[in-house]
Amino acid sequence: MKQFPTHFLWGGAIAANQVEGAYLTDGKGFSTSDVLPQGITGPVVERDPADETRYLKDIAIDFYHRYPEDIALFAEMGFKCLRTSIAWSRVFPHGDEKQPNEAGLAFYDQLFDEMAKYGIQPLITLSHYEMPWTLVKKYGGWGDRRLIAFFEHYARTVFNRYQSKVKLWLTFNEINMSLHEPLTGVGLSRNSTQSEIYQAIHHQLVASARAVKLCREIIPDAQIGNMLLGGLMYPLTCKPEDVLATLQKNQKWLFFGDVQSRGNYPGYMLRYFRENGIELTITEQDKHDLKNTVDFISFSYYMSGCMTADEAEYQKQQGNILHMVANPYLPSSEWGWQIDPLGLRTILNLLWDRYQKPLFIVENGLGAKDTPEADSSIRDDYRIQYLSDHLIQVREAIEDGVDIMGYTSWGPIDLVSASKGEISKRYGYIYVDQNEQGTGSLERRRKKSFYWYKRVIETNGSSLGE
Ligand code: BGP
Repeated sequence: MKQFPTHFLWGGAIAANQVEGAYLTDGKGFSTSDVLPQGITGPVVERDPADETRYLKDIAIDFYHRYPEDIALFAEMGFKCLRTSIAWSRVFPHGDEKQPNEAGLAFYDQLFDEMAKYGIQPLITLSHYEMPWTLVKKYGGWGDRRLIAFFEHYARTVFNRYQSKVKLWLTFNEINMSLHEPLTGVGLSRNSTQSEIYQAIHHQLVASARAVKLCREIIPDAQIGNMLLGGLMYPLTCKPEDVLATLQKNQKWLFFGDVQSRGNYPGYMLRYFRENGIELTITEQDKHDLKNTVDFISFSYYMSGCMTADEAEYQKQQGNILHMVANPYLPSSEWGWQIDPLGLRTILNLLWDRYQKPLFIVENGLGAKDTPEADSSIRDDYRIQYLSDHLIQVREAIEDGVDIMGYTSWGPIDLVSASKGEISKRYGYIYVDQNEQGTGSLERRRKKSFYWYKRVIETNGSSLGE
């Protein structure tokens, strides 16, 4: 019988800026997320602490104050692991201080203690789509080499502080997203040149490697991974030109994993830089630092897409942030994300073959509108179907011999979406009474999927496909 490993880490994934709210509480500073109230694709809104205007993200689902109730609900589902992030701007409100903000650190102590009560392992992302806004305004974001040291100082601070509580870490969320959204990814303006973006990415890759080194020194029994946006592409046709264009498109995101896992720049990227007039400043020390490679590879997977070498066809079909051409064989979510469970088995095999390091699926899920029934229950069969179909493919990949540490589905509790800053795109097993204006009661309710996931975990996956 096909089985999940005994110690498989079942759980869910959230991110500080999408759940916590409390956007300036206890000394927190403004982050890049705070100035993008309509999400990472929206306009920048310069903010002043004295300004009375409030956005949905400022409140979010108020996890900052309600986390004990939420952790208890996760525990009721049997979570073994919860992925969340530390908001860098709670610990260093401006990012360049010497001394951390004690109140910010204390919050995460309490959060991790609460998780420990139920035996839920924290999996912590150091930077999930946010950084102190001052680092962008004053230094120009990751384009400035000094950010490596600021990040290192932040990483050292939290590794020291939580060394006995957190044994699983991730460096930068979806590090390859910078190519599409440089402001959120590396704190650069959206009209930056490719050279500027790749230089900033280089600094971030060095910072990630230095964090890996620090983590090993400070918490020898921890494991630290990278985090990729799994942007799996298929050739639109079997024309050799399409196949090559697809390989190159996949290399655009795999490159990040190659550097973080193999410790140097792959030849195909050096060629790309050469042929596109991109000259990076890479020091000998940088090359040395990059040798600190990750222990495991984590990634998000929501959809797949297609690629074509035909420029006219490509221009016609690109409509989303990742510039994926639509696959005629796949259905789409209400947000136009193409649903492809088999693609999860494919990407797991691909990453395992390429890196031979354990993999962790740290995001996967269906964003959908939920309409409560007259009795206020939520029958989200569409979500159950999506998750079940994907988990069956995870089980298939395990059968293929892929080493998989765990699965944390995205947004186990409804949260604010990253791309558009909306709450109507819901991912949760737990419904939150919140609306786009941020005036909901914030009451939590179990959806039908809550009971479904509880059973999946209870049976260690053997209930799937029943
Ligand atoms: C990933 C991000 C998450 C998350 C998810 C879903 O890219 O790491 O933060 O939000 O996508 O995207 P969205 O919220 O836009 O539906």
